[in-house]
Amino acid sequence: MPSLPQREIRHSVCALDCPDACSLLVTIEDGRATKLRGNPDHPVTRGFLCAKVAQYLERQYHPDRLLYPMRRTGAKGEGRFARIRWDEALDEIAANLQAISDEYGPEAILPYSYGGNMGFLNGNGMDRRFFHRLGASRLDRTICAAAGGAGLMQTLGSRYGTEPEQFAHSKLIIAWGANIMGTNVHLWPFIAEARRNGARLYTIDPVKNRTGRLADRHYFINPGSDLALALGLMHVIVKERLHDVEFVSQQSTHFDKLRDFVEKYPPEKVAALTGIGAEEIAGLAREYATTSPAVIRLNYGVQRSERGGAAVAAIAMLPALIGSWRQVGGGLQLSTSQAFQLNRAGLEMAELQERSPLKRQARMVNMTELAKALTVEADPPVKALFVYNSNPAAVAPDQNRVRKGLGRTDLFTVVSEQFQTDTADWADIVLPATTFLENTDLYFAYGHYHIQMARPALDPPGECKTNVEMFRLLARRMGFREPCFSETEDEMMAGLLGSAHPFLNGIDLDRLDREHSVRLNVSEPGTPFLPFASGPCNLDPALLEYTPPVESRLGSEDLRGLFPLEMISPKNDDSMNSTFGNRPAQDQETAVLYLNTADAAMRGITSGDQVRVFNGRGSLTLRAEVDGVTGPGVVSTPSTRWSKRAPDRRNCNVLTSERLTDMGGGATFYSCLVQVERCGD
Ligand SMILES: Nc1nc2c(c(=O)[nH]1)N[C@H]1C(S)=C(S)[C@@H](COP(=O)(O)OP(=O)(O)OC[C@H]3O[C@@H](n4cnc5c(=O)[nH]c(N)nc54)[C@H](O)[C@@H]3O)O[C@H]1N2
Ligand SMILES: Nc1nc2c(c(=O)[nH]1)N[C@H]1C(S)=C(S)[C@@H](COP(=O)(O)OP(=O)(O)OC[C@H]3O[C@@H](n4cnc5c(=O)[nH]c(N)nc54)[C@H](O)[C@@H]3O)O[C@H]1N2
Ligand code: SF4
Ligand SMILES: [Mo]
Repeated sequence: MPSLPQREIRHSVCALDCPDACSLLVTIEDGRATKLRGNPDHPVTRGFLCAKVAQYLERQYHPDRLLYPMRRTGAKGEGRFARIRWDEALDEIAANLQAISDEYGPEAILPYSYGGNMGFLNGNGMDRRFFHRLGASRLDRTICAAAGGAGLMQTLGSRYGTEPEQFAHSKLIIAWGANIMGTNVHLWPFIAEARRNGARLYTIDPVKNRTGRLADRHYFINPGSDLALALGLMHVIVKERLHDVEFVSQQSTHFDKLRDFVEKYPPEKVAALTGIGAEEIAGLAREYATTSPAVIRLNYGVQRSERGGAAVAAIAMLPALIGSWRQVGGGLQLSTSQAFQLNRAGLEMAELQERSPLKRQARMVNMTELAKALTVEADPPVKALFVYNSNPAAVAPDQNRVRKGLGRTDLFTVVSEQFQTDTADWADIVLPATTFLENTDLYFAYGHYHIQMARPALDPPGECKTNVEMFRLLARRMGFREPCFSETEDEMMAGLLGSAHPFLNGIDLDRLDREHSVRLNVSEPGTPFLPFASGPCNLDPALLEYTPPVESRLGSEDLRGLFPLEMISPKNDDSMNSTFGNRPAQDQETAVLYLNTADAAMRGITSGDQVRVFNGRGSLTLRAEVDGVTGPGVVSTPSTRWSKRAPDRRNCNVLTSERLTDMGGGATFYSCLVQVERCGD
């Protein structure tokens, strides 16, 4: 990089796994960042940042940042390492991958990555090319949004929806399993504006979090029962003829089937399943159908449960039923990601698999089932694990089994990281990674429609490398000669933008260099648009029969007899999954178990007590907090801490299960039965 002038403001983009994808301004003085703030000119960032990234410079310059490659010197999991040179690290990795590929076939190598870096190039660019050319197992990236994505596709045929800016025009906003103040705070100013103009905000959540406390009304719902609630609302709307007959006939299919189907879900029955009163259900249905415009902010909390896919499919039918897609400020948003119709195939190059020793598409391994992949016999077995942009030892379900897998002495593990995480402790080789402030990349968003580009605001410290550069170097070490492995970042971005989709018309690299952020051509600003990409809204109820999750108070009798409480482990307001796990504040915030007064009293528990939370998969110690945060039968603990910083060296994922969702093969973190007792009892 050329030498930096004395004081300068540079643009960047927050690459954390967050719907807001903020536009950042970094003040640089004498080569050092002195201030980080939200870009006031960005239509969604609007000049402010969340509390966690407002402190990001502390992370950027933290003395614990990993700066050099390291080789393990202690036992696996012990976390003892010695510095080595990049050359040695690359040679050792290449030699091991080659030997494993020769002996077991390349599918014995498993990449493991998720949302640490949401940039296209560093998140799913050069890495994909590298692993495809190797012939490694493909990773099915299901841990977060797979069930919801599948549910949306079934009903809408796309994964996008209402633009955040349009929420300002709504009159009724339903935050459904969506902790807006905690996880999507840049939507809040639009909601606040709507409320100043008379809109009401309702929340539907088993936990009354920061957002619930600010709402006009909060509905405590039994975890995993949202499908039943959606069917109950549709029952009332259809029965009372509150649906939009014209919109339904013009823009949907299978309404007749749906009408007959929801007959079976009267409010009284749904009340017993959801824990919400029958009168309240009927009242909510009437208010939703007769308030115009009404919008639903659905978030991913709903789909981290066994019936999560069907729940999202059913909830996504509601706006079509009442025709709220017609209005600015109507509709629904779960995600906006699919509107970013870039040339991803050209970036990821799946065809490179044909040039691998496999000469075919490699097998798919579901990332939610990492414990299984590492501990259960398979052909071939997983012999090498390459982790980047993720911390599976902390965030993957069934942690005790994951750790057992990571502890295998015959598993060769590489971890590319910014910090010495739980997962990095299990590595054979650790490689130092850059932060997003040091990268060139192109960014989509899953909570708005502005595409953004960033160039490095800072030089990388020590010997940190971007994921792009790391995989470029590894490709060279492996002897891959294809020109795609020497592409520059600009060539990769130009390729991505080379998409014929009308949403991308007129958006190229030059324009992004000048403007940093450009709104996709999804619609004329301020006009409604229908997210039905491939035809009308599908109201077919074929997959929507409600059965409670196996792991719930209405589920398996055997399980609920032993473990009578349902545990939610939602996002912590001021964390980003485990990314800030080195912060002492995160240790405190995630050490708590919220209990309802009745459940606590029954167990002789009061606030401040240490409690043991356990089920058949594991046990952990937390500090009880007894207040109105959860309804009876439900406990909640904010996720996700670094296990190694907990006194008992584990986190809530020792309790969660690997069971998959009904659609999309997603994770069921929030279908989790536990028992709680006071420590010392
Ligand atoms: N501060 C902060 N922001 C984040 C993150 C973070 O860790 N911290 N993580 C980022 C990531 S990876 C994601 S995917 C997004 C997720 O963003 P959200 O989906 O908003 O986050 P969650 O906490 O998973 O779930 C939202 C809400 O759903 C509730 N919920 C749980 N089970 C159910 C249920 O069965 N029914 C209903 N109706 N509600 C339920 C939870 O109690 C929670 O309040 O946030 C991103 N932003
Ligand atoms: N109990 C429970 N468990 C959960 C959840 C929950 O709600 N409850 N949520 C689930 C969800 S929704 C998600 S998305 C997952 C999140 O799981 P992950 O995607 O694993 O997210 P993080 O824990 O934040 O870890 C990301 C890591 O990537 C690293 N990183 C960042 N940028 C780079 C880079 O450029 N290069 C490299 N090599 N590394 C980088 C960071 O330092 C960080 O340690 O967790 C899941 N686990
Ligand atoms: S985490 Fe989300 S809200 Fe915070 S700065 Fe990044 S994009 Fe914005
Ligand atoms: Mo996520």
